[in-house]
Amino acid sequence: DLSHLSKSPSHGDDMPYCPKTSPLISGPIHVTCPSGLTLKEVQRKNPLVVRGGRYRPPDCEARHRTAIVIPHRHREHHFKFLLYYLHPFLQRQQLQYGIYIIQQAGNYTFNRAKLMNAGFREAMREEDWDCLFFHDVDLIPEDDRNTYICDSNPKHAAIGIDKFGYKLPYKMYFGGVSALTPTHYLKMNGFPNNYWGWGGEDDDIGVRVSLAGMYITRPSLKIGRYKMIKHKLDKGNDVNPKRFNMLAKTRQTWKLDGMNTLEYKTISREYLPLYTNITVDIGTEA
Ligand code: UD2
Ligand code: MN
Repeated sequence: DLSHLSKSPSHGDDMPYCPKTSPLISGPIHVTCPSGLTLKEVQRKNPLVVRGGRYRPPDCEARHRTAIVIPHRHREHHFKFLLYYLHPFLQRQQLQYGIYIIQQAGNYTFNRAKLMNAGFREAMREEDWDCLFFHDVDLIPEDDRNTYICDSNPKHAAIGIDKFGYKLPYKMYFGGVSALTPTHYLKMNGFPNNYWGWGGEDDDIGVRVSLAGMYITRPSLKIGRYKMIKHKLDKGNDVNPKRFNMLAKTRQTWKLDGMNTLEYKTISREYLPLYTNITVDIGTEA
């Protein structure tokens, strides 16, 4: 293996590549949500994270560049715990990474999948990420062997969630946390833009994977474990009553709706110490 001889143009000196398996990985993580936690504290614990929530290993050249895309509105509490666990988790995996929070502006019904599309475009505009993790704000990974890198096919990472008894609830389930390369993402025309409110969009995305000629990969049940921070259905995210009708038509709609029809306005882009905060106006239902 001569990879240690190759030069990194960005680091500027002779940095060896990081080992294929990080020596810092330690397995199961005991997730508790410490009371009184502040973002300042998270910042203090992660001194190597730079502006915009970016990181690269200090002593080796990362083999992978991963962007984490988190759709968000009014869940600051969850988001603080996620950052508290996620930053050290990703650092132990020796990844180059960036964390993007995509905030839906206004009070109109929430649209998780469209926020992901906007997040994809915004993140790729900034850096040539080779993998994107689409991540619910309330899911905390419980094992750092669940590596945040992409596979040869779209990966569903949240196979075992405490709320489902750490079992896959059904075979086509694609909710919670998924990982796609930019090529995968564009091949399936991204995610649907027209699922407003709770539900259905994750199944639509799962179907798109196979309609685009790909399949879903997953980590083992032993390591793809997550804790979901308890919550109720949010205000502004009522169950979408149209979801079953829409799902029945994914085969007809996936090429007509997605990245190729995505429209939104970027309201602001802030490079904060622990994350990049992007607020978007994604409009309202047609
Ligand atoms: C399930 C899926 C989720 C999604 C959703 C249906 C799991 C573990 N997750 O989550 O991936 O398919 O069903 O839409 O099965 N959010 C906000 N503010 C809001 C509303 C939502 O930030 O007001 C974001 C946040 O990142 C949250 C995600 O959207 O984690 C999904 O919403 P949820 O957590 O309310 O839905 P849940 O847990 O049923
Ligand atoms: Mn949730």
